[in-house]
Amino acid sequence: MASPSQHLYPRLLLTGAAGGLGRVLRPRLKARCDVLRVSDVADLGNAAVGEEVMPAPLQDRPAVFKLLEGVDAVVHMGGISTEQPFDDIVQANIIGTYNLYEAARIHGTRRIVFASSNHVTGFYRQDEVVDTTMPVRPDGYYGLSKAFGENLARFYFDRYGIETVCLRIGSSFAEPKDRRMLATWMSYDDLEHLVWSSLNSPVVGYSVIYGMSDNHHTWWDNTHAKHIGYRPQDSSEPFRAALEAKQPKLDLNDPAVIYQGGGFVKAGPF
Ligand code: 15L
Repeated sequence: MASPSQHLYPRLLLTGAAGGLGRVLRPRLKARCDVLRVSDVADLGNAAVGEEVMPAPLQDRPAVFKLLEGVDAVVHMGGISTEQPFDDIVQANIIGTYNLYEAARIHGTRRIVFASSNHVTGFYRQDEVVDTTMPVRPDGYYGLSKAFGENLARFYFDRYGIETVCLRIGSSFAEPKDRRMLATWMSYDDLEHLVWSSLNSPVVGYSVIYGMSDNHHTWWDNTHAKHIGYRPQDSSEPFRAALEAKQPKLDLNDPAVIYQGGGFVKAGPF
């Protein structure tokens, strides 16, 4: 007889597993469950030991229903992650996220970690500090779709008790790439810690948290998300001198400099 799992979530689903952050999280989450089910529309390669590879377009409802079968929790990184035409965003991020929550409801999945984005509040100014209780100010169709996802998660918690932590991820890359990212950067180790804290925290209900490292200057305040237990360990500060030298002058009339969303606030029209 198989011995009982030592893991909190024996089978985890990671959507968007072939994407930038999905590729980072794939081996790290594998180490924290018995079976990691990975999904994407892009090539996922071969299944590693303890993995199940299940490609699925998020807008394909029957495929998404199958995807959540037997899954204990979901890390939903899938969907479009940049500003794109509305018709594309609507399929993956709006219909796709609806399909995911409906599948979670039908299969009784108890917790979802939802990759939202800082672009839900991208039209706040860079001289403002935003906390997670303030009204959203999306900076484009992508930000709007993430705001929809957050509202959907709220609804599925209120109506059906499915817990979600919405991660308003800043800029998660190996290193910050420009001056804006001195405020928005989150290291990959901190990303892993944030995702794992969101899965691990005993009671999350419906929660929202900004995903950033322990940067010296920041536009976001996670006071209302202390229960998640996320304590970032890294900081953008060691990269400051090089990035400031690369971009010595800022155009204070440029919307990308005025608003927190940076270049996203002026992407399009398509
Ligand atoms: C996001 O939400 C994007 O997915 C990512 O590609 C970055 O551009 C990031 O925001 C950012 O704001 O830097």
